[in-house]
Amino acid sequence: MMKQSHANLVSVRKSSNNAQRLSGFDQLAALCLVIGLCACDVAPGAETEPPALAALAQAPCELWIRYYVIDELELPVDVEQAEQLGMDLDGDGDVDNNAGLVIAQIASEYEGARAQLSSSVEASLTGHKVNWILGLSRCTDNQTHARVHLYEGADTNRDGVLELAIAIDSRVPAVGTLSNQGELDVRDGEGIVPVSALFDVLGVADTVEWSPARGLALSAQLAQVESLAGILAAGLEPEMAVQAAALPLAGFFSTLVGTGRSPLADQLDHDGDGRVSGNEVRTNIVVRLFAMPALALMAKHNGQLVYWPGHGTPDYLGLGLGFHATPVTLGNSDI
Ligand SMILES: [Ca+2]
Ligand SMILES: [Ca+2]
Ligand SMILES: [Ca+2]
Repeated sequence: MMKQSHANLVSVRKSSNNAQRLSGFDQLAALCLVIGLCACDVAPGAETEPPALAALAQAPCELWIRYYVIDELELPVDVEQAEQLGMDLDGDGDVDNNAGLVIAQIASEYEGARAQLSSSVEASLTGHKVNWILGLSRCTDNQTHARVHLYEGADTNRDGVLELAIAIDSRVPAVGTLSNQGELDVRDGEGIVPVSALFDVLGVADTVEWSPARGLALSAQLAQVESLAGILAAGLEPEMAVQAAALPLAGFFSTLVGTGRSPLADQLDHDGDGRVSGNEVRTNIVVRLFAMPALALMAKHNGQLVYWPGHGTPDYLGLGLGFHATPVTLGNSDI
C-alpha cells in the first residue's frame, strides 16, 4: 500500500551496504557517524541567497483544501528501509533519516520490539491518541500547484469530531505539485511530529509529545478513492526530539535492565536503581551521540537565522516514514 520513494532514493548505497554488515546497538554509534558524516558533507550551493519560501508567495491558482487523517504509519525496521522511507531534505544527495535509523535499530535488535512497536503505533492511531492531520490544498482548475499543511488534531470541544489544535495558517505549508495522475510532491514546509509515539515500544505513554519539524516533504500518491499514501519526511530539532522520546524509551529500557539482554539498558541505569529514568536517557552519552544534528536546514542570512537547507552547520535530525491517510471532516473550532 505504501508507495516507495523513487527520485528521493539517492546515493547512500555505499554507506548502507557497510551498515548492513553491522549489528547491535554498540555498532550503531559507528553507523550513525557514517551516515551523519555523509549528511554533514554539505555541498556549497551556487546560490548566495536563501530560496524564497514558495509557500509565502501567492498561489498561481485558486485553492481548495481537503483534510486527511493519518491512519497507518510504516516505521523503518532495518537500515535498508530507513533509506527507502527517507528523503534528502537538504539537497546534498544523501537521505536524511537518522531518527528512523534509531527506530529501526530498536525494532530489529530487541526480541519482540518490532511487533510491539508496530501494534503500539497502530493503537495510538486507531485509538485517536495520535490525531495527525494533513491538509492538502490543490488548484480548483487543472493546474498542478499543491500545498500540504501538517497539524495535530484534537477534539477540543468534546463533540466527537476532530478540530485542528492550532490555526491552519500558523505554519508554512510544504509546497510543490499534484499531477493529474495524483502524484504529490511537496517540500520545504513546517509541521509537527508525534515523536513520543514513534518510540513508544510498550505503548504505555499517557500523553503524546509532539515536536515541531522543518523541511517537511511528502512524496505520495492520491488514490481514486482519495486516500493518500507515500512517504513523509521532516527535520526534527534534536533536543526536542530527545525530550519527546526520553520517557517512552526509559520505560522500554527499564524492562531490560539486569536481564543480560542489553548492555545499553544497564548503562542507561546510571544510578543503578534497577530502572531507567527519562533523565538517564536524556543525559546518556550514546543517546547524545545519536541526537547529534546531521542535517543543515537553517542558516544565517543578513544576520537572521532563516530556513536555508544545505547551508550552515548541521542543526536538525532527519526522520522519514511511510504513511496512509484517509479523508476526514473536521469540526469548527474557535481558533
Ligand atoms: Ca541530505
Ligand atoms: Ca470537536
Ligand atoms: Ca536509574
